[in-house]
Amino acid sequence: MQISEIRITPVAAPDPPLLNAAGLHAPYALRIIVELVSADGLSGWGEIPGSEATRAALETAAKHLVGMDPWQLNAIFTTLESLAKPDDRGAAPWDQRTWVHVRSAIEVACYDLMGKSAGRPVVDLLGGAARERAPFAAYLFYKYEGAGGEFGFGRDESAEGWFAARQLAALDPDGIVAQAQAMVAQYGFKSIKLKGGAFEPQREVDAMLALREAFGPDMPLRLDPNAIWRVDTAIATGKQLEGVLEYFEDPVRGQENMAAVARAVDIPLATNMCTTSFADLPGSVAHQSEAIILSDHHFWGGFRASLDLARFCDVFGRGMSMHSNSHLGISLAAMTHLAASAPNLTYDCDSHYPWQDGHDLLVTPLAFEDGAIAVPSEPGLGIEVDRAKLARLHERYLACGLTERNDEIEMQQAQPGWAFQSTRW
Ligand code: GKR
Ligand code: MG
Repeated sequence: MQISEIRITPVAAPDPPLLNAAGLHAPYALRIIVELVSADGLSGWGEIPGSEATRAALETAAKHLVGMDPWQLNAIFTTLESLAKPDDRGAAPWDQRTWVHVRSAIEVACYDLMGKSAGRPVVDLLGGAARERAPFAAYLFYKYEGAGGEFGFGRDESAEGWFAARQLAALDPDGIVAQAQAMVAQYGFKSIKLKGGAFEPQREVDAMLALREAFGPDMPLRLDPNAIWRVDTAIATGKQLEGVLEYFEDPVRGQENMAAVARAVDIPLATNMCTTSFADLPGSVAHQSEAIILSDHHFWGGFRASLDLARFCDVFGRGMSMHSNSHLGISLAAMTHLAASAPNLTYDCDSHYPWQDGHDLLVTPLAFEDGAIAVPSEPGLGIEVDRAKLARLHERYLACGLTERNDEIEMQQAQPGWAFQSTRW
């Protein structure tokens, strides 16, 4: 099998004004769609977070990968490693590395091609399904009123239920509970995560206590302030949430600070910020910085790397969950295959998809049932991309003027003078 062409398409999907420690989501979330076309006419798809730097790196990589065999991943990775430049994840909640994302986009698209040529779903190429359905968690955000950029493909945003509720502001515990109720009613999620770090800590603790009151003790709850708290703040806050949280995600910055909080608070800590690459694993072992590591095939370097991480978690007694950023259906399909193939990924996965639902580029978007997605059984990722929708999302990318994610600039439009602080409270 041979890769004969690589098509790289930046797209912009409508995204509501969601708040986080770094500021405010822009009206569009940027993604890059990668299509590997094989000489025998098959297409393999990948999706990663969008930025001009990542698009340029993909263009560079593409020149070297045309002509290679998608089954020869070791050769493909060696080629990518020879091109990669040193990268840094940065201080923001999301991972800003370039080359690890390039590797992921290419690897996922290769798996889609391999699955299509073998007539088997990707999950089978990853060792087979450890579970038939991948469960996801409700992912709540403090937000301003509004639904983000121009609406999607036929979803009636004035309708009742979640698609009306997701336009509402949620700035206090009541707003967060109402958002949770609408999201859980629509998708059937069985656990809930709140994106914190947006307001002073007590307001976020109060929201978690209100969620506990509204949903009862059988609904696992998570809070993620994206490392913006000091150690003393995280300990004081965590003490109020003992017995309430399933896990406490990145309350503070860095492995040593995480370890200090872990020693003082009786809640498992989780991370997608202090242990995010294989180079971080020795530090994780030395410091015991977290109990749970969030996998993410986009920034751990693809499916195989994520399964290597799963093995690490198994050996070193870490739980494994899954991280997300704003995304479309190609990523959701990849997340579902990965979640199904890692036996020790026992926590419900994160997904921003409810915020993008209705704007997707798939012919038939994957559907949540009782909070879970059935692992596609068709060959490859088991999805079909709608090329007209892809073209329209690309037009939006060209029209919207955004070339990278910068939540601080967006926030400054709502609150002039606002500045990101890596530790705020
Ligand atoms: O979408 O604003 C967001 C989140 O803050 C995201 O960027 C984070 O990477 O969801 C992520 C997390 O768990 O930290
Ligand atoms: Mg997180």
